[in-house]
This record gives sequence, structure tokens and C-alpha cells, in this order.
Amino acid sequence: MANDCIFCRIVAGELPATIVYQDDEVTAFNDINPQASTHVLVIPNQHITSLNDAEETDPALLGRLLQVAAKVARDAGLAESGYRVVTNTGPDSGQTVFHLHFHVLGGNPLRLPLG
Ligand code: IU
Repeated sequence: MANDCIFCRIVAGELPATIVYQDDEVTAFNDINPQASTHVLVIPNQHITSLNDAEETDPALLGRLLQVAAKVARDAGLAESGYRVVTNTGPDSGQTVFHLHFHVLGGNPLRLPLG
């Protein structure tokens, strides 16, 4: 755990969040500033700064994050209507929290283009 990391503190239960899924490896919680009707963040419980660290990360954990993203979307009723899964990486992407997270967005038509 990184003591100065807000998402590590959410995983540890030290900061409040509406957690929609949690297991030994992964936590999912509602984004505090939702950009869609459903906006959930899916994060590893261990501190990983961003997708830039993917090559040093257990590939099974990376796969698990996407499985949980799909489960969260299904549980929110988005399997048929569709949803978007996004991870921002580094300054040009607008990443503001430096603990790897996948945004799961849906529940209304989503804007394009992405870039
Ligand atoms: P980004 O990809 O790093 O820009 O996304 C960070 C997200 O974390 C952003 O959507 C924030 O609203 C969200 N968030 C949160 O849900 N709870 C918090 O305490 C903080 C940020 I700080």
C-alpha cells in the first residue's frame, strides 16, 4: 500500500467509497464525479501506478481487472445496451490518480471521438 495514494486508502477502508465489488485482488467503486449514468472504477488492490507498469504486473491480474469490469457492467444492466472501458495513462491522457484504474462507463449513449 502506498500511504499517499487515495485509491490504496479506499481499498484499505480508510477513505469512504461506494464499493460495488471487492475480492482479494480487485476493488470496484462508483466514481465520485460520474461522467455517465453508470461510472465505476475497477482497480487492483495492490498499488500499480498505471498501465505503463503492465510488463512488470502479473498478467492474470490484468485479465482479472477486465473480467471484473465486465461483471460490474453486467450487474449494472449494461450487457445489452453496451458500455465503455477506458484507462488513462500519463499526462497527455489526463490521468489524475496514479493508481491503475479502469473506468466502466454506460447507461446512456457515450460521446465520441475518444481522442
Ligand atoms: P483519471 O483517469 O485518473 O483522470 O480518473 C480518476 C478518477 O478518479 C476521476 O474520474 C475521479 O472522479 C475519480 N476519483 C474518485 O472516484 N474518488 C476520489 O476520491 C478521487 C478521484 I481524488
